[in-house]
Amino acid sequence: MNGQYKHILVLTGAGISAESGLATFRDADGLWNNHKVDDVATIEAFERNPAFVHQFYNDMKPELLKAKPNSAHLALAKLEKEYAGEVNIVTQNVDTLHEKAGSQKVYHIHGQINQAVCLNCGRVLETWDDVDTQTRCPHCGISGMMKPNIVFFGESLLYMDKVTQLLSNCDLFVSVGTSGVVYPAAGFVQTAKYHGAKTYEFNLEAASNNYLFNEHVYGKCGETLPSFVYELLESVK
Ligand code: BV8
Repeated sequence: MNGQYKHILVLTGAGISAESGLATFRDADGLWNNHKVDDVATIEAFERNPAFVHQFYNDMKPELLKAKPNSAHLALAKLEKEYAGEVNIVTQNVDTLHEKAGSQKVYHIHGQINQAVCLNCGRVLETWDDVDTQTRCPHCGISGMMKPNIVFFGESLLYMDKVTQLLSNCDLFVSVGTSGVVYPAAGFVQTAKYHGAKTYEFNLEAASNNYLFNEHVYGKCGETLPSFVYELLESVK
């Protein structure tokens, strides 16, 4: 490895938060094993039973509020702070552990647990409190039109203009803790490669799209990522 990377783009998934004690989606004890996606994570589910979907996300909030960043989050924050180049994080996670670790350039493409969006005026309410079918929008004053600011299946992703620009510019693409089954995020590696980036997969095991990566580092990212960041920082000294 050498210090020639100018634009590092990191894609993270639920696996990076696993060592902070947060459940992933598709592992053995994952969220989708205890809830049906069609009941809680599709726009049809929200239209069918908004109170139930609000409650599903409200119930998640206390644990995510309490969760602490682990060494993988902290390593990425250190990289952004100390690396002589651009470091951006595109995360599929709705937790705020990257921000708690000190990362500044974080794009939540699947939304954020501590946000709700008003379907009347489109503006975002930041809150860790419960949001429900009665919640009033602080911007337009209308009640009952708030939706969790979570990107459900069938909804388009957030920040895609920014992500497209980052993917076309990056020369190092690092994927951390994602099973590579949800699109379009699982296809980002292909776009980065097309634009000439070197691609690394950091995961507990080979992800579904592992064949698209140049390099693979398997193991707990709380252990593997800090050493990778150390090498990157050493390479520019
Ligand atoms: C869209 C919100 C279009 C809720 C989520 C058929 C084929 C291909 C695609 C599709 C298809 N049919 C439909 C689609 C599109 C669909 C999709 O991809 N479906 C898949 C399932 C087939 N995608 C969409 O609908 C997207 N929207 O395409 O819109 C469009 C365009 C224009 C206009 C209108 C519409 C929306 C996708 C977002 C959906 N929302 N969640 C919530 O988050 O609560 S997705 C959900 O999965 C989460 O957001 C999560 O972030 C995401 C990905 O999961 P992972 O983060 O990868 O987590 P997972 O548990 O799967 O894996 C964890 C990994 O970590 C594992 O590999 C494990 O080994 C590893 N790990 C564990 N511990 C560690 C570790 N690694 C390292 N260290 C450890 N310690």
